Amino acid sequence: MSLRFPKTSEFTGSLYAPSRFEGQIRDLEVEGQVPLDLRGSFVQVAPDPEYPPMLGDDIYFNGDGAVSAFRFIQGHVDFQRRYVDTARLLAQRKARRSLHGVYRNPFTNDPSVAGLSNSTANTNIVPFNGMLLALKEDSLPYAMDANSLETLGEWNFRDQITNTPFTAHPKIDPVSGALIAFGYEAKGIASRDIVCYEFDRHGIKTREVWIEAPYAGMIHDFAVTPNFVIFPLLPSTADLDRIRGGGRHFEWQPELDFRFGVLSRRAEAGDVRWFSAPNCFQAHVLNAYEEADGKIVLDMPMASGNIFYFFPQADGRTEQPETLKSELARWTLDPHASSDRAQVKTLFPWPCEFPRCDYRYVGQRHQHAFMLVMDPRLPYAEERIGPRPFQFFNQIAHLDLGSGHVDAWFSGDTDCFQEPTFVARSADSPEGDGYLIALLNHLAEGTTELIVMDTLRVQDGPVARIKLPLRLRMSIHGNWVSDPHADGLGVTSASD
Ligand code: V55
Ligand code: FE
Repeated sequence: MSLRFPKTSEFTGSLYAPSRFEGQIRDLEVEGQVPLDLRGSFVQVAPDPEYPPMLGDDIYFNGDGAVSAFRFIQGHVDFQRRYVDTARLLAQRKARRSLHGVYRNPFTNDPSVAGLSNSTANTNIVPFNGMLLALKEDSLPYAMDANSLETLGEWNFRDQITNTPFTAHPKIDPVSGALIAFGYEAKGIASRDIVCYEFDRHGIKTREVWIEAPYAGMIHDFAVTPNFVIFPLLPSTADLDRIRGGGRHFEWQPELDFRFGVLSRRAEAGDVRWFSAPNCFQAHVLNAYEEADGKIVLDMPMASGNIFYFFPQADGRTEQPETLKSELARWTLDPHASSDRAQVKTLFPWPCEFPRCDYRYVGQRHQHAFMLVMDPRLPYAEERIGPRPFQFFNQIAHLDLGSGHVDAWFSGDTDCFQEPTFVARSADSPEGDGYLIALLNHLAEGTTELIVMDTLRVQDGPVARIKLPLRLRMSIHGNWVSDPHADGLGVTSASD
């Protein structure tokens, strides 16, 4: 019996050929010096299908979540990788084949998995309340043991929430340790309902508010400030008839405005106001904060058209990524103004993604941004590694929004960075002072390393290269989990 992955760009090449392994490696090879004050774990998750797609082809976003953990102990780094044991993964292991069809379309799944969670748990992994939450935005979280990466099961916060979708981008309040989250399409596929939750650091639900979006678009990330939550609504919409007919979950709408829902965190009921912006693509939030005059400032990478080519518009068309104008944008939303128009200006004029702020400043005015950049002026060895794959970024950068200075590092013409994660040098180090951790794929060699950079001198390149004897498939998001016995480094899990 043959078992073969498709020969499409989603499943081939040095970035996207599935990795498909679980295991551990003690003491990875290290070139340079791992800073001794880095104590804790870097955890991150990749979509990585265990079985070839049931329908013959699939998109990258539909792969099974595989979690990698890098544990930093006194300058040594141990590695572990384990799949999230989702209901769908366990079912397909038993059947020895994929049982799920189109991305976020349960109508196309094999009848044997009807009623099971559709989660691939492949988008983000977040420490909370002593556990790791593996997240996919169409489903409840999966809880994992932070030490063993054993899957503990679907997590509904001890029956405090119903079986709703739950964002892959919850926010942790840096002062209280509270977790703020939401779900969209929250009353069923293609519904316009949004639910917003707040949990204290012990996981006790303190708030649940329901609102409606103007259209059933994707809300991938959001922003939280002391008084508001802000939902960026992407003009990529779901339609129940299309989905029932076996079609794709999302379709790009070039005529729809981009919207920002601003919801009060104080009002009793769903006090929401929807601001409008020109049609554009935005997925990830760097950070947001409130000005003294009450205006909300929200920074996020923006593109002039649809980046998600695998969710094309109705006629099947999609734009060539090279033709889109991309930048880091700063939006201003004024809750006191009579106009619902969002104002925008450019913070950084090149394609960039995977923005990260210093997590101690979530919801507060920030000055430092870390992100990946695609600088089209730098060399790219197409003759060696083929056309540029999806999510190819050739620089890792530190942007100082105070001075406007960009400090970036280019690794080479066949190398691609994965999302950076910031770690503070110490609990009271100044904003942005610490380390950047990121995976770096060498596409020509088919190898991956974890790099550690000093945020004060990113242009000098890594202070340590932690070498894997394996290639890791392109991943999505990760976070730093501080060692509770260390001196307060990093995002402390809320149970500490
Ligand atoms: C994103 C990723 C997803 C998804 C929806 O990066 C949006 C955005 C890995 O899965 O399902
Ligand atoms: Fe994301």
